[in-house]
Amino acid sequence: MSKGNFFITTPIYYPSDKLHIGHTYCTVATDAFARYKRLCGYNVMFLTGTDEHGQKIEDKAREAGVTPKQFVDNIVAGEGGVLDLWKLMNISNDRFVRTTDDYHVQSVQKIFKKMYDKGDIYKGKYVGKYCKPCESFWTDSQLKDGCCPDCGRPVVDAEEEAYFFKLSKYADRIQDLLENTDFLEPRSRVNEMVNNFIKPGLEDLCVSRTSFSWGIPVDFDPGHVVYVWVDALSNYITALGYENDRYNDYEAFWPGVNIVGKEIVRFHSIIWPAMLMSIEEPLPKKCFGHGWLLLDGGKMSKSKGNVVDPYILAEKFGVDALRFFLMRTFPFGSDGNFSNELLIQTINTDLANDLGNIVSRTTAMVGKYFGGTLPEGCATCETAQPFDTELIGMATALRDNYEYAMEHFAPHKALEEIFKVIQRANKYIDENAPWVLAKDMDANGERLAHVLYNLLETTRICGILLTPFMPDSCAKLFEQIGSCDACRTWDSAAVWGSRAETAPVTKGENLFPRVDVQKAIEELEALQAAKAEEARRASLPAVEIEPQSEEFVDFDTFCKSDFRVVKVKACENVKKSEKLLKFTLDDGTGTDRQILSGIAKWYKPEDLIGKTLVAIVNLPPRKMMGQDSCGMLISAVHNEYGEEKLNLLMLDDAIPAGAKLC
Ligand code: ME8
Repeated sequence: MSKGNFFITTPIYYPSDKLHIGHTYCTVATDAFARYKRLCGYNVMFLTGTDEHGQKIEDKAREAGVTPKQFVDNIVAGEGGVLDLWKLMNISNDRFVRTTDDYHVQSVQKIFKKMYDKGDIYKGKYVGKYCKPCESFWTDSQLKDGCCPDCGRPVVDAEEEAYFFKLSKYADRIQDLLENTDFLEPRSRVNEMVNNFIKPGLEDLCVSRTSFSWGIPVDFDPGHVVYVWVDALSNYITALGYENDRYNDYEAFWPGVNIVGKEIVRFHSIIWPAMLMSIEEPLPKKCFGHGWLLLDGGKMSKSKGNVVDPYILAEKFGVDALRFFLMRTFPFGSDGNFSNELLIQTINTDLANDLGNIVSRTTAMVGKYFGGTLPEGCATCETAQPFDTELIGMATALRDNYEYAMEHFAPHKALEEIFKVIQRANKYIDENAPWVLAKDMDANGERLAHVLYNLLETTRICGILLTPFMPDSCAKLFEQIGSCDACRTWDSAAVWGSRAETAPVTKGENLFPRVDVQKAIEELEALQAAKAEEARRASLPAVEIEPQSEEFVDFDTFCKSDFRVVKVKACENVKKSEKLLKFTLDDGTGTDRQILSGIAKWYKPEDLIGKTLVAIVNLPPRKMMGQDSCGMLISAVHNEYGEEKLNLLMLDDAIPAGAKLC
């Protein structure tokens, strides 16, 4: 029987660029909470989506030469796009909202009108500062050193006719919500909101724009589009069917839990509740602001370009290992430094050494000593040892500790609890030395079977609680340890001895292979460099050619240039120069000609010997690196993906040295 309905959401991400590991972090965490709640017996609605309007998208689409809708369609539904990424990462969302969906557009217009009719939205003039990459308006007092307080980049002056939402009207109620309920977590974010935004006086919020058109039109005032935050925040209810006919889940599922990154806590804990107060709807149950994944100490962000590609990591290490790493390593409410080394270390320590070890050793021993099936009666033992009691006690108490952590949005703590038990179980193997017991099966067979049963039971309980984090690997683990459907449930995770004594055990594939650190880092760096190069190239023209000269040169001047066919007799690098090659050329006169040419970046000297080239021979000689250069070799130049390319003009070898070009 269902324990009730539970609604949880991620932010809806901007499809201004491909998503990165930071977005993956939030979506995997929300997925783990959703799966956990389903495991507990709730009827879960898990919503994610994309926030597709706004000036940034409009600008990017223009740059790409496509319409804004084509631009977002490609990033959301195109190959390697948002939908593909969530499929790859095994995200179990029940719904995906796009703010360009018709039903959302209609609902937002109705929400805007409701707020207007209530007298909470009025027309005024916006004068302030605007940060384009963040799509945020700021007042002078909010700027940090004159720049955007979120991303640190310069802001521009902005002034236009706009609608405003009377946020100030709700300041007291919001302060009360923040200070006197557990709506906002972690609690450390409460002071930040109250001191930085509410106490200095909440300013009314600009909620419409006229300077761009890629947005939801304000239907009663053409020319205005709904400013992106009112559009975006509404998704949490429009996707349930609020003010639309597309869905009918609002009554059943709202209010829910909003999981967001710390930089948008302000919008979710002040503006969003105020909007709901204005339209007189229930406030969200919770806003949890998680920390950032940092790269070299700075926030990863699409607009800064310092991002880690989740595709590469999932391809290399497996989806579950990546999901596990993200949840295990970084305390959910705090920032954490991402590194490939840390990822590999976590895989090796927790998954290969600890969890992998207990699964592979236990299943191997059940196979070796009992042919894959433990005997009846193995769950009980007359000679129980203190370490049996300790292990069983820890494993039985695990579900409660885990539940407490998960209910407090601390997945890292939940995993820590599981790994305490796994580490205890590994120690239990050593304490019992099953391989020693196995030497005398007549005397110790019963005890050995009991030890192995205890290990299988411990693994089963851990497997159940790990399922929200690593769904596929845990399903395989259950197959290996002989865990039936009924003993993979939430209830059975608290009942020691749920596993049938004689359930078959099969040593299968190694679920978590060890990673060779050095090799993996090298391969990763090469993959990341190749992807970065691919992205760099995609943003540059394949071929660029210098425009033709508009200035005429008179014929007589042109005729004065003496171009001749030359043959390369010798060619070598010029000492102490990275650029220059020194050529000894047959120019048909019987005397060798020496030319220095700055083309070492494109040619190796040995590859040019014997080639038939073209040189201009009546340029005045000049010294280069202390050596004479008498003339110049002719080449074709162009740019390829932003890089200069050069090709020497090479002629048919049948043409004799000295032949004149005219
Ligand atoms: O803000 N570390 O979208 P967005 C951890 N459309 N999490 C990160 C991260 C990082 N380095 N980078 C991004 C928007 N995130 C709005 C939201 S909601 C009504 C509208 C995650 O594409 C984190 O959850 O910029 C953050 O809040 C979210 O992605 C921002 O995604």
